Amino acid sequence: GNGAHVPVLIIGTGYGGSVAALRLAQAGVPVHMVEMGMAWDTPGPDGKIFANTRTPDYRSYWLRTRTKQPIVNFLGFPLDKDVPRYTGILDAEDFGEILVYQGRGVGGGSLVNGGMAVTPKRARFSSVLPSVNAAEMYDVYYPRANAELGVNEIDVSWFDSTPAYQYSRVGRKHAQRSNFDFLYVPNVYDFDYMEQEAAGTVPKSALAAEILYGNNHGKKSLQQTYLARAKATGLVTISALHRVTSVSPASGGGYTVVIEQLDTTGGVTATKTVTADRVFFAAGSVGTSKLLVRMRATGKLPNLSGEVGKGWGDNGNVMCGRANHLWDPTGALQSSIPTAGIDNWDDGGAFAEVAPIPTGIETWASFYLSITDTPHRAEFTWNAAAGRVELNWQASWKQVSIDRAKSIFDKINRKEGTIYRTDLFGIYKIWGDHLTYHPLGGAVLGKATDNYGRLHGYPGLYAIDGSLIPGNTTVNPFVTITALAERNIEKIIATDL
Ligand code: FAE
Repeated sequence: GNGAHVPVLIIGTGYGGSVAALRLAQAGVPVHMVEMGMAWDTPGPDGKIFANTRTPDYRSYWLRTRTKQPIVNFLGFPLDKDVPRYTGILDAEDFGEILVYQGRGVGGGSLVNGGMAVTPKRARFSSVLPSVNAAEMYDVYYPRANAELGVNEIDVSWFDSTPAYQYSRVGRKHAQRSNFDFLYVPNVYDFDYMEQEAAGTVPKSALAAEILYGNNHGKKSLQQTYLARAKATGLVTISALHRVTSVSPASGGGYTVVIEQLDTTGGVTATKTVTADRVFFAAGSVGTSKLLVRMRATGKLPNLSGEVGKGWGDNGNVMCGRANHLWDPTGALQSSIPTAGIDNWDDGGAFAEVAPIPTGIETWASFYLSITDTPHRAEFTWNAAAGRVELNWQASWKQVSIDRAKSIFDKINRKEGTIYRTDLFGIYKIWGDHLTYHPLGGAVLGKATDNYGRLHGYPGLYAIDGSLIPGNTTVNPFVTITALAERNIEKIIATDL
């Protein structure tokens, strides 16, 4: 409540925040978590907590009056539609030259993401986090993160036989015929549950096109893993629909945190002030960067490092579709959970997920999300006149990522005698190069912070989320965000508390 004093306040309930909450509580420290999104624990009028990808509704978008779907067009038909303004689950945050998709709610990105749980190849780790001891990460923290997140792998014999992964088998055939490495990608979606969905013995989620606006069954989001265990300690409380707007040193020590309570239209219904001995910034790469940059510029935390706001990257995300021949249908039933990838990182700087388009009809399309090795990094800055934080990302920077993705798909198209789809991202637009799902950086480890996430200039302030990672993880990021948080919080508990 207003005026309270707490030992630890955590801003955000995504991967970094959830790891910090569990480990601090296990060490006996009471923790208060503040989350701007909803709790996502109550069914709507249709009896479901989460909306279906095929039928977005008021639950689907964060304070938008029109959907902003990643695929904007299909066979010439625009897909977006009007929805009531609501504190929905997926934020398509517009920075002018890039749209940054993020999860909103208790569980952060784990509520909306594809669940792909990928540990980078060890040989590539030094490019991901140059200042971190790789042996410790691969011996201790990656295994710990994978175990706690409930990562599992698909049974390949089921993959080979189920209609739901025909699209992925077509992806495998085309990758292998062009001599690319094809990998099965682990996931936090329970593949045993998915097999039961296929058998018709449980309610369907992955096989009923649920993913982008939440999964009602099957997926182990943070609500089922780290956060459930954190709450079970009895030492963790979570305030949903509460947004942190300010952090500054308190006169008697510790930090004053200003928090706005929101209603479901985004209106502010109350403003509260809390004092905390320690504050963990776990608002995600964008959320943490925006807060820190504004606090530094407006004199609340003037001694933050000049590195705060820098080193932001998009993990080189770019999407594309290929048009298949009539003899290569990808199937009307497509599991919404991707479980395969094409690895051409060493030769072409691209790792491509074979992704579904779960429309429920045959599309004759193969669809891919590529993660690419891009040199471009942007910076968040405070625009005092406009009263907002801006990001100087340039749309043209995506060309590098397109070229790297082409190292895979031009070759496959040549081999198969196929072409790119030109309908998915607009009329005659091949590349989905206007967005990222993987914002990383802005409070980079060893630059804006020390080597464990302690923010320079302010003892007791920490960054512990994707903002620590300098822009690229070579694969999907949440396992690395989780493992790094495990590493950092262990050190912080041992030495700072
Ligand atoms: P994050 O999970 O974003 O959590 C931050 C939390 O802080 C959010 O709940 C915010 O609402 C909250 N917040 C922000 N600002 C404030 C504030 N001022 N006050 C209070 N609360 C605040 O951060 N990654 C993978 O590894 N595999 C995938 O398959 C995958 N698929 C994805 C698909 C989609 C559509 C999206 C959007 C992302 C995907 N990602 C995937 C990325 C992954 O979800 C993301 O890297 C992590 O969620 C980032 O974790 P953080 O802890 O940094």
